[in-house]
Formats: sequence, structure tokens, C-alpha cells
Amino acid sequence: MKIVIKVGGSAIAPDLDSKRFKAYAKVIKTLAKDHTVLIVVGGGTPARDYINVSRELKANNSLQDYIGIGVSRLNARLLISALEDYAYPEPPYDYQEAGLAMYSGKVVIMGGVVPGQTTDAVAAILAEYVHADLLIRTTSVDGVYTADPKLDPKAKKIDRMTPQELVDMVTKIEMTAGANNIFDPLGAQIVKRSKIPTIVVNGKDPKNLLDAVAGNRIGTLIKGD
Ligand code: U5P
Repeated sequence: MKIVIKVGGSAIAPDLDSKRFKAYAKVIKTLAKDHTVLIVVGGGTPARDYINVSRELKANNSLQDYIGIGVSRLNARLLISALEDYAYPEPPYDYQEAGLAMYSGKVVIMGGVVPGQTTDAVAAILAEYVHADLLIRTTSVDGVYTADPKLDPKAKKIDRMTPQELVDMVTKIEMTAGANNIFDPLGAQIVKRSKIPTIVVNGKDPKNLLDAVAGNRIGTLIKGD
């Protein structure tokens, strides 16, 4: 299979610790034995820290976004470091470059691309561009919930939903630099139009990626019309 994985900042960089990058690298190496794997890494807490300081310094939203993109690319380089020779050595700047890098046979790892979106959208567009069979998005909880489970004790995990239901859920989201959401609204639209099956899993344990790829019931499956 061809798989695009968005490794969220909350999973790999809630703070900077080489152990988490190593743990992800181990799982990615396992997946890369049988599959073509492309990874998009989020900004995590370091990106939020930089964005907050730039906001205090009165940077506009696009400039804040560029700062977030820069940090996500740094996180991508840390994962490239952990994967050593398994990884394509440079994070591509855009989808076309990533698509070409894929033919190296190495795991392609990138960060953000342009202002006005998050790495969710990057992962969804990359998945569409390279004709991926599966998109996986990690998050800090066990999948998509009816409400934010960290705030609402009645929130229920959704096992399966359609892309339209995802779009309906996220369209009200306001786009600000560093925002943390279920799914970036643009990313959700791309998931819908590309019809690529998408699984949202908890990224705290990278082994959840293996379950998702193996087709075991885990997280939230977004599929169908
Ligand atoms: N970002 C962009 N464009 C991208 C990817 C990321 O502007 O293509 C910025 C956003 O401000 C985002 C931040 O909130 O970098 C960190 O990315 P993420 O961890 O939210 O995906």
C-alpha cells in the first residue's frame, strides 16, 4: 500500500525528546518494509511557543504561519535524523517535490508548505497527489469524538464516520496560526473529494499505526459517501 501519515505535533513533539522520535522511527521502519510511506510532521508545542512569541511581537497571521511551517520542517528533520538511511534526506518544499522524492524508495518526510492551513491539509493533499491508498492522522486522544473529550465528560468516541460528516463537524472552525483542531477544514474537504480512506488514531503510542495499517479496529475510520 501507499500510505501517508500525518504525525501530529502532540504525538511527537509535545516537548522535544529524542525518545519519541526514536519510537516513531522504529514503527516507520517496520511499515516501510512492506509499504510506500510518506510522512508529514506537525509543529507541536515548539511551534506554538514560537507562534505565541511572534503574535506578542505583532506578527500578522501569515508570518505566524511561516514560523509554524519552519518549526514543522525542523521536526521533520529530527525524524529524518532518527530514520537515518531509511529517510529521504531533505524535507520537500511542496507536493510535486515530495511526489518525485517518493521514487527514491526512501521514506519521504516533510512539514508545512504554505500559510493558511495546517499539516492536516498538507497530509491530505499529499495523499491525493500521490494516489495514496490510506491516510492516517494521529491525535492526542483515541479518535474523533462528538465533543472535545478533554472538556466534555459526555463526549463519545466515533468509530466510523463519512467524510461529509467530518466536513460538517469542522467547517465552523476558525483558522488561526497554531490552532489545534479535530481536523483542518481544508484537510477535511480534501479527504472528502479524494475519497481516500482516513483513520484518526491516538499518536501517543506509535504502534497504533501498525494496527491501523493492518486493518484492526482502532481510532476513527472516515470512509464512504
Ligand atoms: N502551517 C501553515 N501551513 C502549512 C502547515 C503549517 O501555515 O502548510 C502553520 C500553521 O500556523 C500551523 C502551524 O498551525 O504551522 C503548525 O502546524 P500544525 O502542527 O498545526 O499542523
